[in-house]
Amino acid sequence: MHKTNTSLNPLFLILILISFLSCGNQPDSVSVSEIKLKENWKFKSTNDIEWNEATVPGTVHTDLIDLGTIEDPFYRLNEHNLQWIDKEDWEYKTSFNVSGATLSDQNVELDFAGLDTYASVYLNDSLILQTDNMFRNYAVEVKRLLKAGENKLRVLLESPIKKGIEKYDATPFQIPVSDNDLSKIGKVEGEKKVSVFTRKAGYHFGWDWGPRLVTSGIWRPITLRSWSNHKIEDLFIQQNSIDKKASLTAFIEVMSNKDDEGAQVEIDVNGTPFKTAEVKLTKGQNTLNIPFEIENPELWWPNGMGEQVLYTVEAKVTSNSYTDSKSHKIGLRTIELVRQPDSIGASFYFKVNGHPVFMKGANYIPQDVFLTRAKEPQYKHILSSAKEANMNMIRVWGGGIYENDEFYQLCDEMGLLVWQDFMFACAMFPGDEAFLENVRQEAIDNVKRLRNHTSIALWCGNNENLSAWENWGWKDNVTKEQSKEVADTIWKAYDDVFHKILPEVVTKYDNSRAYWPSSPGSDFGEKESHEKGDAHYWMVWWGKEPFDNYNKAIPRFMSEYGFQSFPEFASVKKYTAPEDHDIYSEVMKSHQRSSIGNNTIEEYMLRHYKKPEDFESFLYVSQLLQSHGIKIGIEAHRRNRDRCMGSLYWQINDCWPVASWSSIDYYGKWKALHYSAKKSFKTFLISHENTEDNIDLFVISDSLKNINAKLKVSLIDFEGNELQQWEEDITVETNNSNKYLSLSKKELGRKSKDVLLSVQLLLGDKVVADNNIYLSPFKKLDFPSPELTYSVKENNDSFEVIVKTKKLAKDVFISSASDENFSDNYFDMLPNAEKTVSISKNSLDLESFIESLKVVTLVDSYEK
Ligand code: BMA
Repeated sequence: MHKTNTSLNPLFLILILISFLSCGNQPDSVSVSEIKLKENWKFKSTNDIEWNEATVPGTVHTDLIDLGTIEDPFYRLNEHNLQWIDKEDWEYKTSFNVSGATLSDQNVELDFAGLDTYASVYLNDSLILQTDNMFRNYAVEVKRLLKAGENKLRVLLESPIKKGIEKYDATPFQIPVSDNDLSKIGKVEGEKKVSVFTRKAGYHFGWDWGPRLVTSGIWRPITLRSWSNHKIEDLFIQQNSIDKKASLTAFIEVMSNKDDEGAQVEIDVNGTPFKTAEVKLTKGQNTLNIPFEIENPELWWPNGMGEQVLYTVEAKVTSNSYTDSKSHKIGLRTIELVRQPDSIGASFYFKVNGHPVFMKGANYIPQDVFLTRAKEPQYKHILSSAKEANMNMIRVWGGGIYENDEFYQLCDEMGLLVWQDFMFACAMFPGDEAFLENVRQEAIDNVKRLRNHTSIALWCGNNENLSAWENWGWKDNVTKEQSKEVADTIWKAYDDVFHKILPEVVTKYDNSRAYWPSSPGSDFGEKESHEKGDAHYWMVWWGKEPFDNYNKAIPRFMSEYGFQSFPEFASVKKYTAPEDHDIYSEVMKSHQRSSIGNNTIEEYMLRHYKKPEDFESFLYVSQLLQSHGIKIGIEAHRRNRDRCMGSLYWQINDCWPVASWSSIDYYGKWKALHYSAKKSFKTFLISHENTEDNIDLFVISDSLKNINAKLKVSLIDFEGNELQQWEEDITVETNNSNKYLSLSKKELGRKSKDVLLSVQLLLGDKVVADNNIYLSPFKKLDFPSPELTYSVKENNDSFEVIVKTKKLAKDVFISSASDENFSDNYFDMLPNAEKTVSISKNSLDLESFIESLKVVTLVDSYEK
């Protein structure tokens, strides 16, 4: 038997000892350590003397709420009394201990991931940093100012309004800004719209779904980072090509203290070493390019098309016995934006892993006006709600923020592609050198931070700035009211940012993704059209056009369209008092920021529904109305997928409690629209087109396979009698929309007030798509009282509500005291049907659940 000699040679031991002593540290020590400065924060207005406790990361407003100085800004009209906060300067301070070990490192820096916005930072009374952009990351070398033991950090935040006014007054012309900047509510001197002068989330200054609460604060973490020898500043895993093998390059940015120093690089994939390389580091910045390959890669797919396999790729750099490492979780996939001239104009669609993908989704705004209140559960809730509703794309809209890393991480995990706007919306912007350089740095910081996320599909310059300039009359007004020179100056700033700086940054740092200058637009600087590029269709709502016009206005990619509704009654009760329960009360009007808001909801409602009998019913019917309208839109886009390859409605979420276009309210409650979008976005959809004489039935498939299925149609009356039936065996082709059946209206005709067509697509016994088609407007239908009964069953983690009906039950709405969402809601039940919906139990006991349970249908909303 072979025996290994385990005894150690004394000479060898001495050698190890010598090499250990000569390094002055242990072999392979970690070169970088980090501490988050979260503790001991205090804050005050510069006008005050007394310091009070603060939370960092946080905002001035949330600290004032915690302190009890101000009341809940979202309750009733409180927002209006809090406008003084943004006119003051605020200070934050903390003290933190620095150990001898930290100070023995060669470098110590303070990293500021997000300061909102005009911050002056003092370390032990020395000014170390001044900032003017909440979207940027700033790192400052501070070793020379630190001492062992206690150190003091102070952050002065100057009023963004006062700073804005200074810049506004110093600009010799007027920059056009939309009315979303609610300077009137903000009680800003001369109602000056100052938002565009500050690189800060646009929606803080108000929006047509948001409050005017201009926060200041340290909104992302401050980190004390110490390091010796070298540190990895950035790791980018570029996907070069993906086929039988994935060819990748790791770009590793390394900061080194030593010149001409040998280093070993190791790339690990899922914990297994994949590639090693010997490199030389020079003092300062180094960029290492390490190509590597993964054989037979498992692909990442968008939601609904397959799994979201993520590989963990780690890069380790070892030099002079110090090691630093960084890792990312990446999905392997190809993505292209295809814009090819065709008979209509030019296509605008995404190909993922070589397949054209119809994008189903919604626009996303920040989840709270006070950004740091959105935590992991809120991120998980909104994004898993998107996934559950069969979405595959989210548009991060340009008036908010570049989201937190965890947002994109969840999108990677859930298969939600991200249309990422840069943060510019509905305004023109300054174009001076300092502003442009600030924007360039902001773009670099964020493209570098986000480019490893598989979910990012597209970088888009701005939201509606081009439309505002070209279509809303801004260019003409500026030319007329100011001068042609001013108009040229303003356009030059636009051209510099959106046609030069941003595309240059994307090409340099992330050239595998497309850059699109403005949403909506047809090309660089070319305004919106339905033949080319993407479109926002607002003639429904703003133009008061009928919902049916969604069937005619079919662009190449619909990146925005929407209709408002109110939150459900349980949500409205949280921000109002009983005396506010009228849609035209001061409070309800203030929680409605569209200039045409509540009237427009009412006007459309009376086109489609009978007048609801009271406030609570009005809220409920407003949701049915919104869901009905957007369902028409989604189905029209999907039916026309040979022309239009995306349907992103405006908007999935809210940032405060309000009447808005959202499908999920501020408190996380799914509105009727979210439930119906879930159905309309399923892989298979049955949809109809109303022609003069016929009802044409289409089946739409986003599946990558052809399937053989049965299309079943029944004409039934509201009492449950089946009057006619059609059945057809069909082949549903992959990625297609096809007409399969045409029913003559004449034959269906006379009884149209108490009948419906129930359509189903069956795969064997399984219903993979269904829809109900009513033959007259809802308000003209003779809905019976449904004779509905229900019972409740308690499970370990959930309650089940079993609903039975004798006759047709239209829009069954189940509500309870629970904050959770029911598995289904606002659904139709055919006569003699039974349906079970469940809701997670949370903290509610059976008795209180049953007591709070309420089940209504559309007929309950009618005036008695
Ligand atoms: C869109 C958006 C937002 C706005 C919404 C509703 O065009 O880009 O600016 O909130 O319309 O008006």
